[in-house]
Amino acid sequence: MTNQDCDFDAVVVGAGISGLYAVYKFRRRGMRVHGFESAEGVGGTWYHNRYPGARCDVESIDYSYSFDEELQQEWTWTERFATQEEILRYLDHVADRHDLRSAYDFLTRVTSAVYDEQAGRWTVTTDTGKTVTARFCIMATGVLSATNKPDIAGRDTFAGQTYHTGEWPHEPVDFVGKRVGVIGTGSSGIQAIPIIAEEADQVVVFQRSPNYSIPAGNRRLTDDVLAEVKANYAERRRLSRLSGGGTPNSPHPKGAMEVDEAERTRIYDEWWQRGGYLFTKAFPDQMVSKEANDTARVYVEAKIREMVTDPEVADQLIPTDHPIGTKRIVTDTGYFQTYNRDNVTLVNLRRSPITEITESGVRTDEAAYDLDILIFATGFDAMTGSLSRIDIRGRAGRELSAEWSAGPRTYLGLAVDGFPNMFIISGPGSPSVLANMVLMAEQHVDWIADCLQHLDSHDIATIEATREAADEWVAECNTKAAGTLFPTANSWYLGANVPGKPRVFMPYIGGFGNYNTICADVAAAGYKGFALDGRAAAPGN
Ligand code: N01
Repeated sequence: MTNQDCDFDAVVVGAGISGLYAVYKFRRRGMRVHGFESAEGVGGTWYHNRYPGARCDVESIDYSYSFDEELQQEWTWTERFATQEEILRYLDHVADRHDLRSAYDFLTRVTSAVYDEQAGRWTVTTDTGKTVTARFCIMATGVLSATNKPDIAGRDTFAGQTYHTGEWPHEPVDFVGKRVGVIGTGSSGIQAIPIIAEEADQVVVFQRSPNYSIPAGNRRLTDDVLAEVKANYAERRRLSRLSGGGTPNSPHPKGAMEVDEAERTRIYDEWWQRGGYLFTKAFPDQMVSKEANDTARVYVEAKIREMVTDPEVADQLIPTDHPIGTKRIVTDTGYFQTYNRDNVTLVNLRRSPITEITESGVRTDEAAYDLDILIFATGFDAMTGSLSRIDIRGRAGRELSAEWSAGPRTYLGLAVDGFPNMFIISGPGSPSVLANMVLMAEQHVDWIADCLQHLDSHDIATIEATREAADEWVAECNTKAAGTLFPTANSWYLGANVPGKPRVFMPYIGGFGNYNTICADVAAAGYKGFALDGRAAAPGN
């Protein structure tokens, strides 16, 4: 291989939704792009999270690319909330349609990315021994990719089958006649448990924290619905880009405390019917005012009690430790009703914690549970985990992990001071997981592509966030979060699920639409807050 073969305009790390689009977009700019992906295929999150019941909680018609109008018109989503299998089929189709696989080395994990100041290039090294250099390094590494497997005593001694929902095997897992234990009741556990319970002999759910979950209200999409969506896609996307969360849904014009109880209940009924996590968006003050949030909480608690036959079990399934919605609210199908089945047992770890995992199962301080299969639905080292597992070094050998030891620091979630020509897609400091991740990825990649165009047309070699801009953006993110109820929950948004991780509210919570405006203004002001070729951009550049 010649040097020319190993030197690119850009390296894209990851072949999920954002990486695929980055490859497409940069190639359209005439750039030489190389991609690395640790999995065997494209899809990122949707490649790995194949556990039973895995679905997206954003409607399929919104959780899809908007950049290719023909694709948007041709593709037919079958259900309101698509299964993992359907989303992966879609991403495979997009990759084939635009020949995106040819940019990638698959089964190749990036181990380090090091910036060479003299050469003005990134050297990207992988676990297969392949190394490339590139002017730009694009981290499309995903925010919910690095799995979190808690260090429970005896964890690796279990003699049965062990799985993590985020690293599910490709072959179907047979639960028939099996005693299955599930640790964790976040989105993954709550989606998987009802499906497993239909097949398994017994299911034991080890719940440390109960979670709020709203029925999805999933349904087949009829031809009429699809025709109407497709006829109005442009407007749907426009509204999504202006919205708080990247979908065309906006809350009631008045706050929950500004309407009377009958009106409030009517609105909650309506949003309950819409289904899933959208319920948190019924009223504009719901995630800001505890009083308003309490009205939503009381509404949902009553629903849970209606669904669960045994009031004692219902009590244990109702969260008491966080305002509703401050942890990602789960979108489920038949979750609470699953506890009415004879073959499902709820173990409340707050009352009787796990003491160890043994060869035969799980032991709490009250009982031992013999199992054939143990599933860790224990989530992810979210937002920073996939970056901290790569040795990333910027100017003067500065290590990203050291720079972020007190929590992630970015400018706009896109760039880090000291790391020239590196961009992160949907990372900490951007709306990221609080928005529709497909439109989020498109917005970031489009912004980066415009930025690269600006650099080329002004003969600028490097772009780098300034320290002041990053400091101000981190402060802005903290201020925005502090104005909401979100920081009051021990959520993965704050890194609270990983022992020792600094507690910083990682996504930008000021809304997707506002964020889009901020990014556009930064670009229009000549990339305000960035140093171009080492010089801070002057407004109007
Ligand atoms: O992970 P989680 P997830 N002992 O971190 C428990 C997206 N997603 O994979 O809350 C016992 O939410 C932990 O308990 P606690 C979505 O954004 C989306 O379910 O820390 N239990 C918790 O119950 C979601 O929010 C979709 O007390 C332990 C669970 O494990 C995000 O991914 C589907 C434990 C982890 O829940 C993550 O969801 C799936 C221990 N030592 C995922 N350690 C959809 O689109 C952890 N737990 C629908």
